[in-house]
Amino acid sequence: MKQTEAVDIQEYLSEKCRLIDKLLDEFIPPATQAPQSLHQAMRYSVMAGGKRIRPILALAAFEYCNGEQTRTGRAIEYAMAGLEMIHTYSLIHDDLPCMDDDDLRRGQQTCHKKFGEATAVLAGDALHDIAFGLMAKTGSTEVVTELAQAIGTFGMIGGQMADVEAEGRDISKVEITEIHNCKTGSLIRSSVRIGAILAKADYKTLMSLSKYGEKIGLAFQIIDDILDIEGSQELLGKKVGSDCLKKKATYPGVVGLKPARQDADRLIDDAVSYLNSFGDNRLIHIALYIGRREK
Ligand code: GRG
Repeated sequence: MKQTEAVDIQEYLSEKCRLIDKLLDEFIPPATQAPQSLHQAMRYSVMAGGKRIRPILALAAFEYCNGEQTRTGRAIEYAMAGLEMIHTYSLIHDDLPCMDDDDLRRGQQTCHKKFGEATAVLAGDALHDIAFGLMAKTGSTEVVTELAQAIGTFGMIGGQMADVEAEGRDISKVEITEIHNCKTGSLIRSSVRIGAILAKADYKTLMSLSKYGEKIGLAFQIIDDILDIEGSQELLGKKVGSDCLKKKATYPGVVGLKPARQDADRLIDDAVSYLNSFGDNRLIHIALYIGRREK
């Protein structure tokens, strides 16, 4: 698809959400299978919806690089399902009393509220394990390593640790940027890279897409912070105003609301500048969607 062709991004996102739901249903054991309560909890959190932005980014990057499903078999589908499971595991653990202690997620009770803390911890762990099994099934060790690094101590987990340690403390713009890049940006950047790696993108394209992913990843978390101030609980499906209540370090808290919005807009523009405007333009539309999202 070329830049001049119109893309109904909402239609694209909805169609891909349906595909992702189907894949998740296929790869998570049925709720009737023992241990039932664990499988129920995993399905409860994963099938509650969500924007599915990480697997959609992987697919859009795969398509941008002209990856063909037939050549790679189901590799991109395994990766998409795995990415959403990793993301959901992080949400389940992030909501626990020892972390953010949240009661509401994706418009319903959080996993630990519904099933208890022990089951929620294990449901998150089990999603993580299935995800890595699926990544291995892509046949690409590069993809497995890519994800492990993105969510490890120098990525998502490291960012979460720094986030916990920054609570109630004054921090600089450099520090909050680093926390957001690791906690949220790292998995988003990695989702884009995984799509490109599976499509066997050349080095230059992989580098451009990595920059695209880095920029939208940071913008995504800045907007998440802004929505916690200005957003609607109904649209977001989670409580708003909780960052302030918990004295969490946030981007608008450090730089102010208006500069935060301006920085997010600039990051989206920067992200788009890394894309080849003669190629498939879905990644452009996804970046713009992230920039103006309300949920
Ligand atoms: C191992 C105890 C333990 C914790 C894991 C929780 C964690 C470490 C890291 C994750 C931090 C985190 C939850 C980052 C993501 C922040 C974020 C923007 C979440 C919301 O993502 P959306 O908007 O949600 O994509 P939906 O519901 O649409 O999928």
